[in-house]
Amino acid sequence: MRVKITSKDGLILVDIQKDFLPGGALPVPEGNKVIEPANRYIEIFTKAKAPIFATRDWHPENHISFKENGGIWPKHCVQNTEGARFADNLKLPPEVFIINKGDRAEFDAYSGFQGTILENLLRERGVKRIFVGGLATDYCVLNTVLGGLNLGFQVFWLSDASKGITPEGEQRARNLMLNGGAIELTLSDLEF
Ligand code: VGL
Ligand code: ZN
Repeated sequence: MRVKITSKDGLILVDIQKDFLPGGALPVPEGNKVIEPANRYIEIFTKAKAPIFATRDWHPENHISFKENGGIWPKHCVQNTEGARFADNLKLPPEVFIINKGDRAEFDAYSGFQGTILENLLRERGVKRIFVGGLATDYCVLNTVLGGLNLGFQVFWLSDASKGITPEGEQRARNLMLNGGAIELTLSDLEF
């Protein structure tokens, strides 16, 4: 497939944060492998003057998704902690839009659209196609892709810039995204 990025496209990098990398509180196996491809996408979208969004899991200390509060996850991505920071070598440009999610104690949000202004920002800029990758494929990437499809965006899933928590989860997510109408894309599909 040949796709040319224009200023009406949007790049959405999901939760490329330290806690989701090896050594973090909720590590995605090989999560660090998404960073290099993500940096390439950032370069390409920057050259095309296309907007770039970076979501981050941004939980309060007492968040419901944490085991200690009855949830299923170890404590992760607590607001303003080291683990919530973006990966050190992720080259986010100064113009990046940072989207906080899951920032209220009583609600979790796997989708970057849930409880955020992401949709508004995309619509304001006339974005029709979104390109989504990051961590983790089986949770927040999946839900952001499905959320985008639901809102009527054409959605490309960046499989070379995404990693899942488990192989089964990854496979299931892939099927759900593609059956839902998302298109799988890698750097080699982009035309310059
Ligand atoms: C995520 C589990 C819990 C994710 C966030 O970013 O995929 N997964 N919180
Ligand atoms: Zn979370």
